[in-house]
Amino acid sequence: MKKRFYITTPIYYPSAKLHIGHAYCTVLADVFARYKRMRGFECYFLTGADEHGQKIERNASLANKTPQEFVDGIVEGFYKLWDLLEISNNDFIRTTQERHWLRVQEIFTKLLENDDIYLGKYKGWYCKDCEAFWTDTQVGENHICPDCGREVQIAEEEAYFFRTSKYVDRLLKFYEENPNFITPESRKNEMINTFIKPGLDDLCISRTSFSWGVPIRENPKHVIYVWLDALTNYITALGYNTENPELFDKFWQDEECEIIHLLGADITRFHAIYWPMFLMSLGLRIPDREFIHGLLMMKDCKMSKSKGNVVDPYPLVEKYGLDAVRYYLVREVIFGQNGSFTPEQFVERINADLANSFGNLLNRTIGMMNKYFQGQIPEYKGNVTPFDGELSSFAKAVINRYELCMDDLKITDAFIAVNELVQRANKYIDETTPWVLAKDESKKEELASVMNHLANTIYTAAILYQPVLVKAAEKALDQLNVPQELRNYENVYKFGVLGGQTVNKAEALFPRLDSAIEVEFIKNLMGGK
Ligand code: ME8
Repeated sequence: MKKRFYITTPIYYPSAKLHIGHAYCTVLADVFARYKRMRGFECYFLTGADEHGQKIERNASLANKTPQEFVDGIVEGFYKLWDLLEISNNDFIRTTQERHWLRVQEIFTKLLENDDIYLGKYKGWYCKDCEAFWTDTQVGENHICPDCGREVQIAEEEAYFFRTSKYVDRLLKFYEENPNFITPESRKNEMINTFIKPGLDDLCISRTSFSWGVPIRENPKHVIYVWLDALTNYITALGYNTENPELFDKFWQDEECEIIHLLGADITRFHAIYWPMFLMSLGLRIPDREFIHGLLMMKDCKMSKSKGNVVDPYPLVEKYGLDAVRYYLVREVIFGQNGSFTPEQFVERINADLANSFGNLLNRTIGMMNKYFQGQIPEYKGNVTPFDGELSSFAKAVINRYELCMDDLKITDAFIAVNELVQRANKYIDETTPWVLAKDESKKEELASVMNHLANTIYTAAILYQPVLVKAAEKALDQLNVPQELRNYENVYKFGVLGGQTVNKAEALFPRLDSAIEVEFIKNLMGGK
């Protein structure tokens, strides 16, 4: 196991407001960072905004703003959303910051000096009126400009290209020697079979047809085209090539740090093919792992800013709380697979796992503790009832499963394991029937053991839930009156640490949602879709 971790999300385009798909990726990274920190590791977590490019320049002009004013306004919304979701990032990089673009210019010069860049011609569909290049998909079969609706023509412009051919063999060798680099593996095979084997074109890395970007010092009519500018954020944010590269040395150069990029399937190609090539050219280490998560879909099509079919996470968090939204995202979409957002599933997931399962277990337990023991958690006495041993062993096995899954970023599976522990505890109540034990004075010890086992199981679950349920896990620990020194993760391994504390007032962690009303509410948020 490495000593420290560096985890990143993609830097999102501030071309429009973020939607729940972006929140999904950022919450996953946050859960991982919080988990590692909870285990005592140092974890540096980076997110940010990718602010240059033609689309942003155009959106700004449509909004009658300068590109900088435009992105400043939208990025303000990014900050607010991450605050609302209590994202624990250590830094937020913006590609318009001087600390980034100065380094990007230097990186371009290095690649040029290595003879990895040459000046060539970019050919594409061009709209004379909008002075913009468009891709095949954007112009469609009729070759129409997606902005003004006029016909486009094939045109050429001078551009710099990166020589991908020089690095293909090294990249394939790297894949072979580092079989865990890309997860899921199917994505790596896709890279090889769909992009590399048929022959990789050199990558266009500059443009002259718009100006909102980092100018190339050697030839200032060119701006650096998106991907070289964007991908390098992962090192510029750490102070690469500056006088103070302390973070860079610690979180990139030092082999004791595991570097993890989290990203959506839509941008795998850039991260899995071009990014390692740029790093090879710069003579820098390649990240350890790239985790490609699936996309959240809406009625079988991708949720995206340009389609306008998005779910705004803001009102969802305001109405249902940040834990409910964080939990839904982490639990509902199996990591690596696509998932679909539906209001019905959102409500059902929160009711089933949080209100009826975890919340209810805590509530019932505190109720019984008050009724049978004046609110005091009885001391742990080992296995007293025939069911105690099974529950405590189950808890230990869950901790083990949870850690294995979390360490391997199988975040959904980790929380499925915790849910199983909660369900197991609910079953334990049915098995031990405390209300029957309570009627028989000679069963007092058994009843005490049941209460202790329940409190300790909830305690275990609450500790494990902490990275995702940032508020509710704490509240559960408060209700059980867990002393601060026992909130440290290391205590979770020893079943039975709670005992003797007097519980606090029971309060519902997650009120049960009325399905019909809430589904209607969310449908309205989604514009009736
Ligand atoms: O691609 N479901 O930015 P972007 C799940 N600036 N995740 C989604 C999603 C969805 N429907 N839609 C977006 C860019 N995402 C570049 C990245 S990185 C050096 C440059 C998430 O604003 C997912 O992680 O289009 C995806 O990869 C990312 O947002 C793309 O965000």
